[in-house]
Amino acid sequence: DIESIPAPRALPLVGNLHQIPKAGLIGHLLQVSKDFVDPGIFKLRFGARVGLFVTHPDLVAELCDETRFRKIPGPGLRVVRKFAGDGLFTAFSDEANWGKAHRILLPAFAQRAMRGYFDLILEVCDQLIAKWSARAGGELLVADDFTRLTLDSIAIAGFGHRFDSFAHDELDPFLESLASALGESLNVITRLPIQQRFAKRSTAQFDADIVEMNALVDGIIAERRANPREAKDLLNLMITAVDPETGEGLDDLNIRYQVLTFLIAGHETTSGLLTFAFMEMLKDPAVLAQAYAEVDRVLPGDTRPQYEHLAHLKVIERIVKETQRLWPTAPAFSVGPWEDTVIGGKWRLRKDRPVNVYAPGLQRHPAAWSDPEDFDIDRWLPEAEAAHHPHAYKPFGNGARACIGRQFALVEAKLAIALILQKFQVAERRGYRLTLKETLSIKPDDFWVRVKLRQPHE
Ligand code: MNH
Repeated sequence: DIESIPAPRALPLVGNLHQIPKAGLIGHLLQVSKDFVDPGIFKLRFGARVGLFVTHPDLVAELCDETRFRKIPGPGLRVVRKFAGDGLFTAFSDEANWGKAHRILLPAFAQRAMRGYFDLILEVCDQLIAKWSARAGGELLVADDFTRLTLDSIAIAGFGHRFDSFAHDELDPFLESLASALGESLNVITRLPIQQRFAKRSTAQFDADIVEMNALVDGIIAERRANPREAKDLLNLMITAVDPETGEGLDDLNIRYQVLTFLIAGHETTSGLLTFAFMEMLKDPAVLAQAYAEVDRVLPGDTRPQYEHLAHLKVIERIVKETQRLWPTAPAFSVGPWEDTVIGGKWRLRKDRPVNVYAPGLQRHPAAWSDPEDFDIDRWLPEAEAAHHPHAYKPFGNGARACIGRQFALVEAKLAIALILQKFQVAERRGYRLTLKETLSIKPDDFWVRVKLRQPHE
């Protein structure tokens, strides 16, 4: 049972908290999960609270059986609920609004819908290209421009809202509030109750950040209600569509939660993915060369990308998949059993108690991956992929609660990578040493890239 689940040595009162660097839980877990590859389950004591983490693919296979387990938001997401409420991401699986919103919004994420978003995303990519062209010869903090790209894309495609982030040197103030609120949600996990009581300033800041974010969201919704449009975008669906099962629409508070949820979930993780992808490509000249060769074959010269081209970007697709294996930017999700149960034949889990699937540990687990630390895009050649352990790769979560925006993210990531490689010669600034920036999601901190315009004959 839970007592027998292994754990790093803990102290009285603080448990393992003293071992966890500030804003460094996800990176710390990468270390701890190596110490416990066998059995691939461990616990950490956050003061009095115990967190359970699973990385062994066979155990994860059990946790992904939806007849036995379902998503239960853990302590971090419960703090995020203060601003995202029962929006799709943070809802408990049995909340009525989850099913309603899921059924109403699913058509907006079908493959067919992606064609409709393509031109909007391409237009935002053009703005990134224009900015980089103007800075060619220089160095760029790529994570910030990928954030501009992904935030502007989801806002324009989902809600017809233009952030115009590339027109500004500073990131939108919304992002500052968001980063601060997400950071606080993560900090709450690693604070003792007594510290939490004294964290008055953080708590006040948290409340102010929420007010700021709500103001933006309410503005977007009010603007659409004042100027109705024909668009079949997320916002129109939320305002007008009714759930086929209950015949009900979404209420105003829930629409606010959903818009905020999509603004958050729709950009953070994809911008992290793009940053990690460039980090890995620039470390590996052979992979980079394959990617350039593919772009020059599929999109020679100044060929304008079209939706149909994406299916031919096989190397870039493998780069994206392998990047998500080593660096899943939404690094954990939590599930809980419907009833008391046992996994692995001996680990007893209590009804409704959340257990974390820690994706970086799972996706580097030696029981499923050979040379797990190596960035090797050939793992994703079709024959190799077909032979993978069926539950060793979960960058988009699992089952009914898996990422609804995965196609959107993949379209955007592939398009952005292809366009950048079509236009620029990219190089690392100098030997970059990765440090993770953690805000519930992860990205490489302070990663700079040198860009030069490619010559037409290159
Ligand atoms: Mn996304 C759920 C990862 C891009 C909107 N997303 C999830 C989950 C993971 C995830 C993991 C499941 C979390 C859990 O079980 O607790 N998402 C990603 C990654 C990327 C991503 C790694 C990019 C790369 N996500 C996007 C985009 C959008 C989006 C883009 C919107 C356009 N994601 C969501 C929503 C959910 C979700 C909404 C919640 C779905 C649900 O529970 O119904």
